Amino acid sequence: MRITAIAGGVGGARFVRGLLAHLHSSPDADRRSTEVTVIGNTGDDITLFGLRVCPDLDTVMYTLGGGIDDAQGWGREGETHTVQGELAAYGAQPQWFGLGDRDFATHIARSQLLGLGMPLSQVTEVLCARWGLPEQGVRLLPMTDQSVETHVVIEDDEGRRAIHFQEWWVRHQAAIAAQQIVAVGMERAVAGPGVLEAIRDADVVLLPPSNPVVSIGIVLGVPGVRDAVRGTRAPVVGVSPLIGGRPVRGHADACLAAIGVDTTALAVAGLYEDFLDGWLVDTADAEAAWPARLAVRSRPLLMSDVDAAAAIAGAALDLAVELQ
Ligand code: GDP
Ligand code: FO1
Ligand code: CA
Repeated sequence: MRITAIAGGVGGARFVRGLLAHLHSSPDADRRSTEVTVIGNTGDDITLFGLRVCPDLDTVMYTLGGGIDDAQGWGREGETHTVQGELAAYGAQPQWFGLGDRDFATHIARSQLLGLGMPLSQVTEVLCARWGLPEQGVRLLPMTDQSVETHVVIEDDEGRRAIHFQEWWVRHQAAIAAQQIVAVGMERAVAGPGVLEAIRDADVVLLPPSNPVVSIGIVLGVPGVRDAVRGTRAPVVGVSPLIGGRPVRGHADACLAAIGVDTTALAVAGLYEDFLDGWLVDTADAEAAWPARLAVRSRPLLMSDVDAAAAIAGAALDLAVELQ
């Protein structure tokens, strides 16, 4: 079986880790030999200190590779911050984005390979080999090899301007209203190698509980991706990132407000209405005026640990198989 998932950072990574745990514990040989392709969001990427940082790709890679800081959800476990302290001593900016020493090594290795002319997709393959993703039957494909950066239009005392998504999210904690969310470079972007094929040729397409605007929404904006999801013969099943009408973590509500969409499981499903076949919502969000053509199931959706995430991923997969 071939499963393709479209993922952002923490929500996507924890869901895919649960999916792998579910598959590997399955008595069904077909499930155990499943290939999982993760199409990763690169709109969060940013160049800092001359280094290319890909937060969502790294969060997936570290989470599946066992190197994640599990409590925080992103960055490396056992991290130290010597380099950042030294950079601060030089007055190097920015200091609002926390980069640990172990994490720095990833960005240095990535930037070195990119500097040699290797596309991001190949660089990601090299980095993921170290973390054993191929041995787990997982490919992590950046949505595109071109630079696409999510920027946020805000207005404050300094006037109306666009800032990088990370500056809005991390530095300002999304506390300044976003007037617009723009994917800079998207019009020139081409889907990364294997991305459209992975969607078209999948047996199942899953949307983990990732941010619908700045994670999944950005990947769907890559030319050809949304059409591929619409056109695939595979059932498309999503998992709601909301519990009781609120994001579990982060500021998805501020992102949804920026595009004029309510923070409800129903409204998020509406963002996917042109292709979504099945929708898994939390028990707290089960009551809504669901469209008749959408297969909605409810269960607890908190990924409190790997077992809980595995049960959620198993429920999403079961729904997809039911819809095949
Ligand atoms: P990010 O790039 O690190 O922000 O991660 P994603 O875009 O992949 O996922 C962010 C979304 O995951 C947020 O909107 C959260 O509400 C959602 N999320 C995080 N943990 C959970 C969970 O345990 N259950 C569900 N249903 N959603 C979650
Ligand atoms: N998130 C934060 O809230 N503060 C940080 O300082 C921060 C640093 C960071 C470094 C590497 C990395 O891969 C991720 C990092 N994140 C940080 C998380 C991340 O940028 C955001 O949570 C997501 O991209 C938002 O979607
Ligand atoms: Ca992200």
